[in-house]
Amino acid sequence: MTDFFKGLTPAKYEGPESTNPLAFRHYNPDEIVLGKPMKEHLRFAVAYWHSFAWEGGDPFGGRTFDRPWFGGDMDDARLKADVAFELFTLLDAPYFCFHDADVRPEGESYAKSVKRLNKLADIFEEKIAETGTKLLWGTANLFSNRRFMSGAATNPDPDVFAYAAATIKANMDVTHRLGGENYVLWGGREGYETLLNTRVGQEMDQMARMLSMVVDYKHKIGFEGAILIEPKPQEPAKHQYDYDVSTVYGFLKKYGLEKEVKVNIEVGHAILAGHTFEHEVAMASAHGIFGSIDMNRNDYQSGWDTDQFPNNVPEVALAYYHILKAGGFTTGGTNFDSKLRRQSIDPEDLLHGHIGGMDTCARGLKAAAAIIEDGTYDKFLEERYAGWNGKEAQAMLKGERSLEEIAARVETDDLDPQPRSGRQEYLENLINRFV
Ligand code: XLS
Ligand code: NI
Ligand code: NI
Repeated sequence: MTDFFKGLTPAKYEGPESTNPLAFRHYNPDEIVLGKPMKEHLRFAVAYWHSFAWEGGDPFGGRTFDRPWFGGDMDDARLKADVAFELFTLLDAPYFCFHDADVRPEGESYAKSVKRLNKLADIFEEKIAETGTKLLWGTANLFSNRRFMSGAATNPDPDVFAYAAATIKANMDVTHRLGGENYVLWGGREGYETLLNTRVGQEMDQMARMLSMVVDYKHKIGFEGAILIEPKPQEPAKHQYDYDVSTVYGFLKKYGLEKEVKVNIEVGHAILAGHTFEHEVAMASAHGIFGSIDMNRNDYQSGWDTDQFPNNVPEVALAYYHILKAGGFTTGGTNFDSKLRRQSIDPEDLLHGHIGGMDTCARGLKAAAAIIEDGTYDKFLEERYAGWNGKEAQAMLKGERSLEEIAARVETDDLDPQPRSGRQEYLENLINRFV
């Protein structure tokens, strides 16, 4: 044990009446919701980067956190790993996620960086066995180092493409070795700052080539997890190719990868793309590519991807409603890709953030389950589309009627469809009964 969290004990479920700020009031891991323990629905994962690598800087000032592992050598990396697993244990979080750059200091060469990554993976292997915390996903940081400033897979320099490919390989190997359940690709630099210096067609071909190699390699090494793309419209690049779920689906379809790759959807990214989070989940489910979520929100005034812990139950409830309707998570889970605010410098703040976020999600999940169990809302949707169960409607939908045939029927039957209320206000009030 390190002394980083000294005096703090594991967070326990104490029920809604508890006033203990370090207890769960709603997240009760073994409580059964829709026939399954809450922890199996939610599958929480703590993100290594914002909790342990983020230093509290902003564009106007540097580091505000003072962590004993900020020296940046291999001993510091070891200490950081010790503290990280202590947090996972304090929260009883079933999973964690990491980028290579979060866990190991960069080496002077590719080979040295990989050697260090593998060393950390040895340490993780032991800790996973000891604590039971598992790896939800691994990923490569292909955006922080200056070599990636003009893109990784989409770089105009093929040597950078090669370096990125090698880095992804190393990270897939480690993810596979650690029993990771998914591998994520987030393309922060896969886009452009100005169209003036960019051939978008060529860059998207490069990106698809990389993704195809990732899929091939996954099969070659027998990695059974899902490959996930994390859409985001911009930030850091002015425009990113993985703009939103539907853009990613179109891209996958174009390159024949829609059966091989799914999406990891983040709340703040959905908002940046001009959508609600539940919109993105519903679209992913409709396209058949729903994978996993990053449950961190933006500050709605500043408009940036501030990666804060969720604290709005109604929003989270609608998201879990769509997730439950999509059949729930299979390999995916609820990752907190989430940052403390830069003034929250105490170790205890890490617990407040995660406990609050997990409780918010638990309440959201329970509300979503209650909506489903009550059935009124699902019945409304059923009835709204009931006309499509009719014989003629089904024939139209299945492509058994041509435009001319339909036109003839409309004329003969003298069809005169009457508008029906969409009942939005009724529905909003109905949902409010549960949240
Ligand atoms: C950044 C992304 C990033 C991914 C993993 O906005 O959310 O943190 O989740 O690379
Ligand atoms: Ni994310
Ligand atoms: Ni993000």
